[in-house]
Amino acid sequence: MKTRAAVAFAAGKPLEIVEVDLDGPKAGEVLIEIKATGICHTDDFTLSGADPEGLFPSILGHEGAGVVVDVGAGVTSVKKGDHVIPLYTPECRECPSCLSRKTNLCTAIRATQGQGLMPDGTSRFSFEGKPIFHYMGCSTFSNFTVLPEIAVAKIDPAAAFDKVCYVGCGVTTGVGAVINTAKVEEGATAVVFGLGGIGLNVIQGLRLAGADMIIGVDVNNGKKAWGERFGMTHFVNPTEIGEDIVPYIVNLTKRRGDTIGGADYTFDCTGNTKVMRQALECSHRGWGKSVVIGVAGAGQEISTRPFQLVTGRTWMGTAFGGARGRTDVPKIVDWYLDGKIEIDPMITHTLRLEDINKGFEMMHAGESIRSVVVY
Ligand code: NAD
Ligand code: AHE
Ligand code: ZN
Repeated sequence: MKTRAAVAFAAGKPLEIVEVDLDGPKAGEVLIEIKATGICHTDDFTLSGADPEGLFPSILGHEGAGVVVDVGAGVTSVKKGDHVIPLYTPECRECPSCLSRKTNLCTAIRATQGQGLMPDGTSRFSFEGKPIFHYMGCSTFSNFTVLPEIAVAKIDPAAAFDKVCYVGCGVTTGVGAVINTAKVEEGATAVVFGLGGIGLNVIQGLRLAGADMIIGVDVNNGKKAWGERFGMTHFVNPTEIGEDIVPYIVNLTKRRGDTIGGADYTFDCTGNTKVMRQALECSHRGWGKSVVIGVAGAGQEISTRPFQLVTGRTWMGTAFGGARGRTDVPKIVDWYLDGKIEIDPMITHTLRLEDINKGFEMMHAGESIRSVVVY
């Protein structure tokens, strides 16, 4: 079939809207009509050329929602008409990682996914007779796309596509980082670095977990009101405090009787390796946990004095908020439908596919929280 898609033909170039060819689903695969897709900073990261796994030409996008329109042989868990969210972290429930119960990082199709291909080693997309790579197994910047059955979460059809597409990455990553990865407890102190589409979801996750002190850090003062909207109790702009951010936060988080200071939990949602270090070092001696969420470019490394870890801080990371997609994504959609978490106010812009590049421009300018493309 033919489908409209925004194609990344080369790194650093705007996406081009063209009609591409799409082969139907093979055994164990599902054809999905994408109804809406968010634009995540990671799409921008890959388009920039900084992603070691970035491939061109490809169809980016990994934060979608849509409807199953066809299924390949042997598919049993979804059927035509089901409302679904594509999963860049699948859940096969059979691989050693899924069976370990220690991680959400299913390994069933990770190798081919990283090569921009379906599990059989081929692409379903082509343009003018040449293959186009899939992206993160999802390629939601195409109106129609094909995914393996294990990478599709069936959701309540009452949920609006142009809102719950955000559960496909940002919401689940932020809320899941708090609940699944850090396992934040009631009354905790926490610091969130970077109040964008991910950081604000960390903040609402902290509110849900019952954290007492939720400090937001951003270089953009426009993010203060955004953080407060979702439960942030203190805002710090590191460029305006006149001292290093680490002692500043350590001092701010000193509780009665505590002479040391430091937050129970810190989260990097910037992708900046210097910020990752600051986040670790302002977590509390003896028990502080610092979670890396931000994605850093090829060749970048993190460092700290080993003493920071010797003295009891834990440096950890999370992908997709530790969520097991087919199990957890439908639950998060239900939380949204039940009013337990918010999504609508974070979707600041709704665009047509033709205007998708504007979404990237607004992200660069810090004007949007989430832009969503509606097909
Ligand atoms: P975004 O662009 O919406 O937000 C980033 C925020 O960080 C902005 O508000 C910006 O002003 C702020 N910022 C930049 N430099 C800063 C600094 N030095 N100190 C403090 N704040 C600073 O991006 P997003 O969509 O929220 O994504 C954030 C990061 O998370 C990206 O690196 C993205 O690739 C990554 N990500 C990771 C996962 C995962 O599973 N681990 C999932 C989604 C996104
Ligand atoms: N491909 C990059 C890293 C990109 C990355 O870390 N991706 C996250 C999701 S970001 C979503 O917005 C992830 O899930 N990683 C785990 C995985 O298996 O891809 C690189 O550095 O090579
Ligand atoms: Zn993402």
